[in-house]
Amino acid sequence: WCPSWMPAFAGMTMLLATPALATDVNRLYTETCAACHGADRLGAIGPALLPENLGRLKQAEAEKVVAEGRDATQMPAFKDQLSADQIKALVKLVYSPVPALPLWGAEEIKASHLEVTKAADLPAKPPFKADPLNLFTVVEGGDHHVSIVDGDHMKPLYRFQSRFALHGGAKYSPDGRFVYFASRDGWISKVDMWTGKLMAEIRAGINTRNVAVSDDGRFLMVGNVLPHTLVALDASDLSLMQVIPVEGDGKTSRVSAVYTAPPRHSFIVALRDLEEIWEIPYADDAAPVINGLAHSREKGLEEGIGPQGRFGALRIRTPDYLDDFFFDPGYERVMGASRDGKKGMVVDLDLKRKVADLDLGGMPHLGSGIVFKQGDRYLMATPHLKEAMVSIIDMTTWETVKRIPTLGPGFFMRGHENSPYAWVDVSMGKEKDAMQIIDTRTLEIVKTIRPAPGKLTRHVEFNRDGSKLLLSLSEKDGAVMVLDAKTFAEEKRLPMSAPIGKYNVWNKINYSSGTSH
Ligand code: DHE
Repeated sequence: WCPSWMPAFAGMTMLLATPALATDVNRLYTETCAACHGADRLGAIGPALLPENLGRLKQAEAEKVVAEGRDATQMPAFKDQLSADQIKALVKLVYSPVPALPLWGAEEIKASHLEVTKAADLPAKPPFKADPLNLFTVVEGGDHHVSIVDGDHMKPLYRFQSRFALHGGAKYSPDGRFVYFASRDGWISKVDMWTGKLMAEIRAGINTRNVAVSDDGRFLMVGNVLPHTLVALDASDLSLMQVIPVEGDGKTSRVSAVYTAPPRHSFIVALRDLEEIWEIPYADDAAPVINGLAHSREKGLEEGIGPQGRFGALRIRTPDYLDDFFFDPGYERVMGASRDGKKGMVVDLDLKRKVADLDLGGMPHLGSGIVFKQGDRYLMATPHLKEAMVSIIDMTTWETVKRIPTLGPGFFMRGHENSPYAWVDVSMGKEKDAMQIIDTRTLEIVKTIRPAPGKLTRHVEFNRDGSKLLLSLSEKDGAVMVLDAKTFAEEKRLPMSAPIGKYNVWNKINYSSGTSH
């Protein structure tokens, strides 16, 4: 997408001052980096250079990027202009916090808004012969690209550059026509699945956690770490609707995550620095929320709060901070885990209080948990980021019914209504090439596969009918592997650059219990 609308900066390196002129690191930054990354390090055409945004890149790797440039991006190599010491000093600078919390309010958000393609210019029928609801979006972290894959023939249809460091699940419009991405830098992008064309973009924050789409497809809610805000966008063109400051009891908070709760027609938000869950109703007939409480329609009108286009948060007090959470099948309760990974809790969104404790340690990664039915009971399975196990929790009694030992701590789980198997990686441990397959009927690991020995392998997504699955070989010269869901045999490899998450349109828009929401 980007070259056509990004300001040209070819030849920029020619304008740089020679290193001899750079007397201190701040000046060196101004002369070398500011043109693309912003004088304030908040990003421009290049990503933001703040410790919060660079957390996953080791400093030594960052030095290599400055010296050698970054493939398939516009980041040039500086090794001929800068000494090793200067590169080290620059990297040290960008890994140190900026003195003041940067401002990124309504004005800055609005100014970043880009409308690239008009809906009227899109085809009325898919220009390919494949089920448009069986497409996959694949995020390729290696060179910051996205591929759209035809899930009937397992063939890539489009590949385009994305914003730097997309994170979290891609989210679809309810009809599956459009996909929304969030980058760690706060850019929200909307892309047409049928053509791969960028529709619109907006920068909703400086460091963003994730984005949720309302079940009616009208609104997006973005949760930020920097600044401490939630940002409501109009899903049609990504224009700004409202900036909601995340504050309470005299302090502000980072957002842990925001998801949509379809039957409630509301967004549910977990917070990192306030012991609260927020519920933000978005239905036109929702009771107006004033100061954290629901009020009558009359009171809302009195206060000048109309039924649409405004969002208020109902505040639910919790006994701990929540870092990650998961809904029960009815979206009445949330299972939450705190960052210290010591305990979990169940909060009833209607009773507005904690109703049970969860026996969960080792930093459960609830966001990538799955639900499956065993007889009459609903069971939830979650991997743990710090312990080599998968926990299975009964969603009625909230008891941990089994801890399944795995080869290492894992990141992602996936299942499908038409498959008895749940897939988990163990990529947070030493055996990063192994995928373990759990039979959900017996809660036993039935197979461990290593389709690419020694290589980082993780994140599964099933196709629409659950007969095939895609698995990421997440290395720079990596691939998406196509496997048979019954025999686990590999059928095909589609070369890709460090593919991470993959998202099937049908599974996502139908909120399949085996995929992330
Ligand atoms: Fe993620 C989803 C949090 C690190 C890849 N990750 C999510 C979501 C949250 C989250 C809250 C759900 C968002 C959504 O889908 O709307 N991730 C965190 C962390 O707190 C953590 C541990 C530390 C951090 O850096 O924020 C973290 N995540 C990572 C990675 O290091 C991964 C492997 C590589 C990367 O791209 O950063 C990673 N996270 C992912 C992916 C998803 C995700 C691929 C979507 C999974 C899905 O199937 O939906």
